[in-house]
Amino acid sequence: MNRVFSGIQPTGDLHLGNYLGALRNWVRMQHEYSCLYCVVDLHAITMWQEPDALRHNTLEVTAGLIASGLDPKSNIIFNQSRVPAHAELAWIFNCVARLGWLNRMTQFKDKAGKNRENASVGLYAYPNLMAADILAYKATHVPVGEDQKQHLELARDIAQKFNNDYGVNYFPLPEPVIQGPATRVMSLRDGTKKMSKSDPSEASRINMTDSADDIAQKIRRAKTDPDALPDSANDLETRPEAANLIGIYAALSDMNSDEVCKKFAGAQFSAFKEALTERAVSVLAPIGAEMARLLENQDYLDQVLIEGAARAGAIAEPILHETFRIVGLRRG
Ligand code: AQP
Repeated sequence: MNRVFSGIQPTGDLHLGNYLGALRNWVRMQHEYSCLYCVVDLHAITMWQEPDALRHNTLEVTAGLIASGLDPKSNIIFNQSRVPAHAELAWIFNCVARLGWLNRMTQFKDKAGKNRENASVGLYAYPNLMAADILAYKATHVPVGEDQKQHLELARDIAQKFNNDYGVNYFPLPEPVIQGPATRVMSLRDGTKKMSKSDPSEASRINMTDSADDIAQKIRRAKTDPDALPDSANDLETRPEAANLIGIYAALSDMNSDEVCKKFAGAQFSAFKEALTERAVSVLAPIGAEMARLLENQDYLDQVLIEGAARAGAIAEPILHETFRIVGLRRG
């Protein structure tokens, strides 16, 4: 059976990149596959999180998933730390993955920055936990943004090595599902950097909970260049900020960037930004309002996570049991 697993970190405000690169695609997959969507709080603490903020963000992300259109009955929505199988399998995978593999991970290099010696061991081993997230459910398909593709390849390597080391054909090799035109939404302040929750500049991203006024202001101030919109997307190669805004408009309108260029060819960015604001507000405002409504009932959100964790645990438990047996460990 095809099974989808994907995760999102409760590390701050959900933004347009999360929506276009992940959530929207998850909603589209929910009736095609059996899906698990996980708020990956164990991943979040690979960088220090203020505990109350982590608790709040976990509920806010849950509200974001439901407000985007994910049905908590037909999908399993849960938080990672409630299902111990993730951490248990991650330890086994720490012993399967090779240092050389992790050394190649570009996200670690980006996130650890210059002060690599001071990064947490958890940040380094993050891809092993991600492999455990997926394989604890023998998930076959993983919707990911471009940025997560390398980690998914590592999860496949781990599954393959585990199977080889123990002479079994136990874990499937999960397939990436990279969908849609906006697989990488870039910062509004720098078209070469991805839009990110942890960017200290609020102006760099459009949050899913931003008001219409905030969205308008951020788009108005978004960096562009002095030229008008070209009539072909081929002319955007050396214009990262222009390419980003056009790509966002395209994703919000189910068009491609070339079609957007044709529609607005010759227009100034000031006019284009007004059209983009209208699109962004029409998509995000109802979701933001629904998130605010859901967040007023935190007990309900917590209940969704508790029930989801029970359903997720029931799938993972026999898989972990058999994994331990294969390895020669005793469990339960
Ligand atoms: N800018 C983006 N464009 C397209 N997709 C994106 N995703 C994140 N940023 C963009 C996708 O959203 C999903 C959840 O990501 P995550 O929160 O688990 O981690 P991340 O990729 O590290 O996201 P952030 O916002 O950059 O978080 P921080 O700042 O905490 O690291 C993933 O499918 C991701 O591809």
